[in-house]
Amino acid sequence: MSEDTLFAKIIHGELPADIVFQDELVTAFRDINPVAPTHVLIVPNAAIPTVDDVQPEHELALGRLFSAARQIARDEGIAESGYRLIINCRDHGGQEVFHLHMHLLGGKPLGRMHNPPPPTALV
Ligand code: DGP
Repeated sequence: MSEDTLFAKIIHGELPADIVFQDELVTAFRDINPVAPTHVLIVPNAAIPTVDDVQPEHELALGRLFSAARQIARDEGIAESGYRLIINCRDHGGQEVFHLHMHLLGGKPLGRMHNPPPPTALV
């Protein structure tokens, strides 16, 4: 399933993307629709659809997501000012692309929560 996602195609060089980091475990590229001056997606090269599909054998790659985020934040010059890491899961988490990915956001004050939903009316 996930071998056909947009992100699998980017990882395998079949779709263009602004790749900022790639190694044997993860690939990172700029989000096509950035919501902050730095908005990079960091994805495991393995096809894991969601956080809820994570297995013990994925732990090395998932740890590498954080190491890559730290390095990219330094490369982008936002390590000192700070940044936010987000992983959305399935429908209520707001996940649109079903290849697990971590958003790295920074370069401006982000507030307490990224893109909170509008308040719902109490009935
Ligand atoms: P999420 O809602 O967590 O599944 O975030 C998906 C993100 O992926 C969203 O911010 C837009 C981004 N995105 C979707 N399609 C593409 C694409 O083809 N290229 C790039 N670079 N980003 C994409």
